[in-house]
This record gives sequence, C-alpha cells and structure tokens, in this order.
Amino acid sequence: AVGGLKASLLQFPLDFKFGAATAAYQVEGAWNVSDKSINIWDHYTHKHRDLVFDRSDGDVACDSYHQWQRDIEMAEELGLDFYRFSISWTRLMPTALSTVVSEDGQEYYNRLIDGLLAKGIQPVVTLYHWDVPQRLQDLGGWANPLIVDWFAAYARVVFTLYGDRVKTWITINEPLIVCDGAYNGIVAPDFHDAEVGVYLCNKNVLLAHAKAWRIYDEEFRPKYKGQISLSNHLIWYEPASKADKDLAALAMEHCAGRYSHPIFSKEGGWPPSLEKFIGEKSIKEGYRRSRLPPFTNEEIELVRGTYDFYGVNHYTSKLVRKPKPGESVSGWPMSGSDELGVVLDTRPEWESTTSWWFKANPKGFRKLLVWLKEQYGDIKFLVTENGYPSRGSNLEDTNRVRFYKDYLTQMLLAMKKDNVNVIGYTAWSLMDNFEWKDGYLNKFGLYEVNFTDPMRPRTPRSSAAFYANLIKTRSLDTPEQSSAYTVWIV
Ligand code: PNW
Repeated sequence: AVGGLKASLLQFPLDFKFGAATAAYQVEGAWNVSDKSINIWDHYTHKHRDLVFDRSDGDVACDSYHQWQRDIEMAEELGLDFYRFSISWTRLMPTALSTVVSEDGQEYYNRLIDGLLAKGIQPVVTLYHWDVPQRLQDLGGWANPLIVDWFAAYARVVFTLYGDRVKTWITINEPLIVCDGAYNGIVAPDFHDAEVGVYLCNKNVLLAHAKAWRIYDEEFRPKYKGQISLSNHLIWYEPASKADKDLAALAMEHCAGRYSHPIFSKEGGWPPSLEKFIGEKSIKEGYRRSRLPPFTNEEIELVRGTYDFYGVNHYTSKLVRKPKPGESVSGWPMSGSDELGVVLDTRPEWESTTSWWFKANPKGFRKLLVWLKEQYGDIKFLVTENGYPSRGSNLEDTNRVRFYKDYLTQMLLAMKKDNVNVIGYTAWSLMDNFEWKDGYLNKFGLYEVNFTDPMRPRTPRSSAAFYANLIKTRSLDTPEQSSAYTVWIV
C-alpha cells in the first residue's frame, strides 16, 4: 500500500487511458526545412536571444522531424494508450492561410499518425500549441478578430487530412498562456498589453475554439465519430485565510472561469462575478466600457457547449491574499495580479521545483478536479498535461517519480471518493524539450535527451520505468523505492 491507502483504491479503471505529450515547436526542430514558414517562436528566439534564459532556440530541438520513429518506439516502450502531439501551423500551411498545403508537412504528420496506429497507439492531436504564424502575428495575432476565421480554416484543413485516423482533438493548448502569458511577456510574441490585449485575445481564442469545434461537429463528426475540446492551464488558488475566500474564488474565475464558463457552463458567457469586477474597475480607470469585451447573444450561443470533454493541464497551486497596507501588487496570474489586486504566496510545505512558477502541491490537484465538477457539472475530464521539472542530467529521477505518484494518488482520490469522471491522464513530457523561455534548462522528460549529440539520443529515466509499470499494472500500488526503476531498456 502507498500512503496507507488500500490497494483497491490505487487501482485505475480498466478503460482508463494513459498517454504522454509534446508540442511541435518544443520537439520538432527543422524550423526552415522545405516550404515551412516562420512562426512567432522562430521569430522570438532569433530576434530576441536575450529573452530565452540560455539564449537557445527550437531550430533543432529534439529533431523529432527526423527522429519520429524513435518517438513512436518510446511510446511503445512505455505502453502508452495515446501520444499527444501538436501540429505546426506553418509547417502544414506555409502561407498561414488555406491557399497552400505543404506536401512535406502533410506527409510528416501522416507518417507519425500511421506509425503510431500501427503500434496500437492513438494519436491525440493539438491544433495550436503556441506557434501562431508570424505572418498572422504581424497582422495582430490573437488580438485581431480575423484570426477566428483564419484558425477555423486551418482547423478544417487538419480535420480533412487526418480526421479519418485521429479521434481525439485539442483545439487550443492553454489559452491562459496564449493570452495572459503572452501579453504579460511570459511567452512569445513579447507584446505587452495586460490591460486590453489580454481580453481581446481571450475572446478571440474562445471564438476560434468554438468555430473549430462546430466545424468538426457538423462536417466531420458524422463520419469520423471523434471527440474534441480545448486544454486549459489550471492553477489551484487557495485562500490564505478565511478573509480571503472571496478573493480566491475571484482568482479561480479570472484564470479558469474566463476560459471555461463561456464553454462549459449551462448559461454561457463570462463568469458573472468577474464580468462585474472588470466592468466596474474599467469605468473607474476612465475607460468608457469594460476592458473585457462583451459577447453578443449569438456569440454566447456559438461558444456555449462546444466541448466533448474538459482538457485539464495542471501543475501548481497558489495562495491568494489581500495586500498588506503599503504592499504593492504586480504580476500576472502566476506571480500576483495587477488586475485583481491580489498577492500570491505559497505554503512552506509545498515543495520547490526548478521552475520559478511551480511548487508541488498534490492535494491541490484533487481540490481542483472537485471544483471543476462543481462548476461545470458531471462531465468527462481528460488530464492533458501534468509533470515535473529538473535540471541537468539525472537518469535516476527520484523526485519526478515521487511527484507522479503523489499527483496521481490525488487524482485517483478525486475519481473514487469525489466521483469526478477522469477518463485519462497525460504525462508532460515524453522527452526533454525546448521549455520556452527556460530554453533547455528545465527538463520535463520521462526520457532524457542529449542535446549536444546531433542524433539527439533519448534515454529512459527511472520515471519512464515507473510509468511503464503503472500502465502495465494499472495500479499505483508499486514499489516504494524509485531506485527499483532502474533502466529497464537496453
Ligand atoms: C505548459 N509559466 O506550460 C505547456 O503546455 C507546455 O508546453 C510546457 O512545456 C509545460 O507546461 C511545462 O512548463 C507552461 O511560465 C509553461 O507559468 C510556462 C508557464 C506555465 C505553463
């Protein structure tokens, strides 16, 4: 038994699915091969070297563009039920618009999808994991409402090409980072507008997701019978004291509700408490109307209900409190909040990781899942990301194994004690990769990648053996010592 829990409690349902994830810019490399055009990350890393901590880029990354067979082999070694990866918009559609579909781009994803299916591994495909075409960024990117139709056209091309074989789709990965992260300078395109740009992007991302969902629903679902949703980045916000309860609830609406309520709630539209808060604040600031752009009734109906499951990306928790007298507040949802005027802390018992934004609080995962069910009802949840960073070479990654055990235990408790319907779990990541502004410093891989070797060899860590064992036994009732998971593949 683990942590005093009965073995039966540590058993996953037989139809539960396990996977691992990556994203195109983080692993593919081949940034200018064939007719591929550049996206915001090509631009950002080349033009603003100083913004990435180790001044690196994704030009080669894991070279998955050439090493895709090895990627499939790893998925097979782990026994994955599915592999979640993303499609590079500019690799598939070099003009960004539907005028040209790249032969080479098209074939790359055909090979990957067919190779996975040949091994019985389901492809779970993300349409957008942060790599908007630079051409569209120059026209305003996610702040330009035209992107809604540009994205819809891209989605239709992808569904047409791969819909016969891909049965689970994610439209957009982590709108919170796409909008709040980007417009606060945390990720590309390094365009700062936390007051207005964030919310223009927020609305457009929701409309783009909704259009893509409806295109799938109307044109492709009848023949292909797949499922489609988006993946939200969810932080568990806990009140620092009883007096901070309302503020923590508002923080949940700000970061989770703003990207969920319009889609998953019965009534649709922005979360009412937040709409009121930002509306009143905007007027006080001298704006003529709310910075949070209103939805028309048609837009509310367009977005409402555009899901088949809820995609959960979860890593960390934050403590929410009011500032002390004279204490200044700054930052975005990970480090404070200018918008809400709240200070974010962490509890001393939450273990530090090598990522500045990330402390491990396994119990927050269970609370988050319960909160989601309370808010949006008894729907299906697919955990599309969860994982743990480390630095340097470490094949015996004891901390990562412990992290997975602790978080998965809390997820099981949510499933078994709180009846949250979690249908699958995805480890981030299959292998070390380009970790955005952290470059190659922070590593999340079950497999270690040697980035100094041109072949980019991948070696399984203890966590890979742990995960393979979990998938095989469907139970967390596994050896306590992670050193039991020595390298099992030669
Ligand atoms: C997620 N932050 O992102 C992403 O979906 C992955 O691409 C990423 O590699 C993974 O988590 C690990 O970081 C985040 O700075 C990246 O606050 C950065 C932040 C949050 C989420």
